[in-house]
Parts: sequence; C-alpha cells; structure tokens
Amino acid sequence: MWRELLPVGRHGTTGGYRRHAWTAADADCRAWFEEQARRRGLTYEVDRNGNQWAWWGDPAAGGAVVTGSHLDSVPDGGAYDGPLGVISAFAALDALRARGVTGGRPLAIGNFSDEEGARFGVACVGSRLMTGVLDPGQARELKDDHGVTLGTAMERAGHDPDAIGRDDDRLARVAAFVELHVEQGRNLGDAQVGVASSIWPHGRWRFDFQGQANHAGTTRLEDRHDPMLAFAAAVLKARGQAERAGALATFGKVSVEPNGTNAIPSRVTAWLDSRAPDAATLDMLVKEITHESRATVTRESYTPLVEFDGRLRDHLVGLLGGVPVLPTGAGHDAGILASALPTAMLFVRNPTGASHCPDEHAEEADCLAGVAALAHVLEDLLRE
Ligand code: HGY
Ligand code: MN
Ligand code: MN
Ligand code: MN
Repeated sequence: MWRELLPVGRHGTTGGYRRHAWTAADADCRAWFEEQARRRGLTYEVDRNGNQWAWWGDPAAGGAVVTGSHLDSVPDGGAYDGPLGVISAFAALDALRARGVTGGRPLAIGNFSDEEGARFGVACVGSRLMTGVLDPGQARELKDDHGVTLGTAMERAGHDPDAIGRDDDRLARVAAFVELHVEQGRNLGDAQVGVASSIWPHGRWRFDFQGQANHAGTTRLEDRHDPMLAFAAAVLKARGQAERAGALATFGKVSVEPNGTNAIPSRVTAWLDSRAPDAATLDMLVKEITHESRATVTRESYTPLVEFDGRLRDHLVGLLGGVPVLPTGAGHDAGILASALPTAMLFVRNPTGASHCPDEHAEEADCLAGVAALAHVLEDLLRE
C-alpha cells in the first residue's frame, strides 16, 4: 500500500524524496493522508500544530490509543522512513475491521508534522510543539535556506502560525502511542519485527567558521584566513573523537560564503549531528569537537536519552512472542511523545540498514509482518 505513496512527493533530484515541511510535496502527502482517512469514514482533523489525525471512534471520549508516524523526509530520503508507520497504521486498522474488531477505546492514526526538520533545522516540530518542548515563538522564527520562516511557510500552506503551541487537551485524551518504523541500522538480524528499548541522546550544533574573503589567485598562503581549513580540521577531529567515544558525529550540511571557486571563503557554516549511548559521552564528544575549533558553536536542538515505558515495552514483547528489544540512534516522534505519555515503538526489518537515502528498503513480507504485529498490539490495547 505504501507503493501508492511512492510517487507522492518524489521531488528529489537524484531519485530520492524531498517531502519537506509545508512544501508542495508535503501538501501532496497530507492530501493523501486525508483521502485515506475519509475513504475509511474516519473523523479527520488537523491540530493546532499541523499534525494530522484520523479517528476511529469518538475523538472526545478520552483513553485513545494513537499510532502513526510522519510523512516528511530528509533531502533525497527514502520511501519508508515515516510513511511505513503511517501506511501500516491504516493497513492495521483495515485488518482489525476485517476480523470484526469493534475497538473499545478510540483509535487515532497520526501524521506528525515536520519530523525530520529538513527544511527548518529542528526535528519533530509537530510533536515538540504539541508536548510543549519547543517554544512556539522560537518555532515561528525558524528559517529555511531561503530565509522563509516556519510561520510564513505554515501561513502560505493555509495554517495559522499563531495557533501553534502545547496541546494539553489533546494529550489528555491519549492513553498510549505506538509508532511503527523501519529499522535504520540492520540490527534486527533474522527477526522481521522488534521493539525499541531506548533512543540515544542526540542533537544538532551549528558551527560558524569566520574567515577573510580574498583572491584565490593572488593571496599568499601565509596571508590567508581561510575558514575552510578550520572546517576540514573539525570534520577530521569529529571522526576521530567519535571513534574513541564509541559514538557518532556527522557534518552533513555545510554552506560556504561567497561560495565562489576563485574566492577564499569569508565564512563557512556547518551543522554537526552527534549521537551517543549516554548524555555524558555525547556532551564530552561535542566539547572535544568544539575545543580549539575556532568556530562559534550554537546548539540548535537536543533530545536527551529516551527510555521507553518498560511496562508497555514488555507487554508488547509478550504479545509478539518474544521479539528482539533494541536501542536506536535515530530520533522519532515517539521519542518526544514519551515525555508526555506511555509510548512504544515497533521496528520492521531493513535488510541493508540503509536509511535517509534513496536505497532505503524493506521487504514486502517484512512490512506485512509489521502490519500484523501492529494490528495484534492495537487489538490488545484497544480493549478497555
Ligand atoms: O534524525 C533522525 O534521527 C530522525 O530521522 N529525525
Ligand atoms: Mn528519519
Ligand atoms: Mn522517521
Ligand atoms: Mn525519526
């Protein structure tokens, strides 16, 4: 069924996806979500933060079980990270109805807005706003690479940016959240489905390397203030320190000013994504990378270690007959919602572990096993 989604939002340049928040591709995905909800007779709504909801049962009753994920992607991302969780939610609902399950608690399927943070730089914007961990005023002022603010982008997409903020009323109506997601590290081995134990602490830091623009053909080497050298040194240091710490550090995005082939840059701005098994290791790693980097460093987002609700986790493992339990280095909306309500994650095997790239893949049989597992878990959780 997610193959229906594949063509949606294929605005990539190298065959990947660019389903970024509040763009035409995002609008395509959101229209797809609404259509899936309406064709099933579900109550469709968009909350104050732009998250989409499809309700089976009374949205106002309380005690709801929520499942779903996100539809946006990183630049040139894959087709499964996010969409698999949303599509599997609709497929699991179809399976429950087919076997005559009438629910008990309300069930909601969610598409959480701007999970990847690809356009405005902060991940999980929709779920962070909903749980109050992202300040609405700051969120509105987040800018994309063209200087367009999140507030303006939301407004252009027909959404009121002044409405965004913590949604206590909605959170109070939810009893549990379960997110199904493609596994992103080839860690399931020969198991088709697994359960998440935790999410590594991780964050994003902006490094501003200041230099002095000058002529590439006439400025002697000893007279240069070339920020590219400081940037290159930081990249190599990040790799070395991460290896020593048993952690991860990535400079995946960089911008150079004035970005001319024959001009020494005046400034290099680079973004570090770093992750580690525990906060102390992460903090030490970033401190080492920052130390003597000659950059002005700004922390742009940070997610502390998330330990999923042990009781719910063990209950799911029992329901699924003892599937593997594993941590992940990838951030998820479930990691944000876990601060506000009982939350769990199901992982579906990814044979190569490739993710955040066009090669991301999951076998049909594994995806269907994920749907069956999610349906089994939901049927149990929906019982009063
Ligand atoms: O970056 C992440 O880990 C997530 O995919 N947003
Ligand atoms: Mn992702
Ligand atoms: Mn994801
Ligand atoms: Mn994620």
